[in-house]
Amino acid sequence: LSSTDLVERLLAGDRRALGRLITLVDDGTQEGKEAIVKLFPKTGHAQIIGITGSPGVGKSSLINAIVKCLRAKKKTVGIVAVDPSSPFSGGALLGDRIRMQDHFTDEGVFIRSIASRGSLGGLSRSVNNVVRLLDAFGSDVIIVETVGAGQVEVEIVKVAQTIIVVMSPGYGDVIQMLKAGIIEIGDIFVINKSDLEGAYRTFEGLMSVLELNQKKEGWNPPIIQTVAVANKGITELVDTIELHRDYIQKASILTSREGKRIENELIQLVNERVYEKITKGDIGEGENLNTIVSKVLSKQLDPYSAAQRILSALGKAKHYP
Ligand SMILES: Nc1nc2c(ncn2[C@@H]2O[C@H](COP(=O)(O)OP(=O)(O)OP(=O)(O)O)[C@@H](O)[C@H]2O)c(=O)[nH]1
Ligand SMILES: [Mg+2]
Repeated sequence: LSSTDLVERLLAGDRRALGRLITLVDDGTQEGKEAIVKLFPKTGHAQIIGITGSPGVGKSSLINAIVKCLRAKKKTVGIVAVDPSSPFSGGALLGDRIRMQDHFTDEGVFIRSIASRGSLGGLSRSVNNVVRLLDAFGSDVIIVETVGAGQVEVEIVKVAQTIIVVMSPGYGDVIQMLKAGIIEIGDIFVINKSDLEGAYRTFEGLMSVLELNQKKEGWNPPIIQTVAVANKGITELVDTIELHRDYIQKASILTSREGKRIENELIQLVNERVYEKITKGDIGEGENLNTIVSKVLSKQLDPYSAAQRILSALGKAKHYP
């Protein structure tokens, strides 16, 4: 099937076409890029939620419970579980299948796991585009799960409009998360496993850190206590997600965040495109990197003029997409 056929089918609600396109996009193929080009105008309707936190805090269990709540409201859901740590997400996938098993046969829910492939910058782009596919497919809500361990995960979860940071007693302390930059991206905090010993201490620790933190964009990030496996606190969490969504929409934070994200994406794409063009093959006007390097070596050109020549030659050449 061509990417055009797959796009048509995706728009008609074909889940297999969606699955196939996710693979094409995730593999960084030309067909995948073409599909994003075609589907981009159909995106922008979904509500995108990011869930992050240390391994094992109960992110997948929470998603399972949140999805139950959203399905009761007749919302369709797309879930992307990202595992940046391992190139083979077998373990995570299996775990997700068990944790989110309530929804694996539900036509209104689409679940997909993605593992790290090559560059980490590539991973966050991949997630961004997978979210676009789910959005164009018509998912009302898209949830991105990623383990919060550092900068990469922070970048990934920034695709979301509302970022939920999950903690639970005994799993990674607050100071550690503060250092990793996870705390400052949270719009909503969840203390999961509130049934366990030490939950209140975790709550207090988080409270004291949040009090020191600047209020973010006029929004005071609330802390919700949950027991995902017993469906406790989930309604409150879902209501709070709604509240945050309304808030960022009214305060036009949504558009400015989105703009910032697109800005980053464009800079990254242009960077890569230029890098690829100048390192592989002709630059244009009969020049390639070697010929220009030679001219600098022999003092025919200085480095600044050489860089300018490369940019002008690139500007005149046709490259698409
Ligand atoms: N006691 C208790 N256990 C929970 C709760 N939520 C999840 N668990 C258990 O915690 C374990 C990890 O849950 P997951 O939902 O897989 O956690 P996760 O954060 O998605 O884990 P990774 O994706 O591996 O990082 C499982 O054994 C769950 O049953 C809770 O509220 N209370
Ligand atoms: Mg998980």
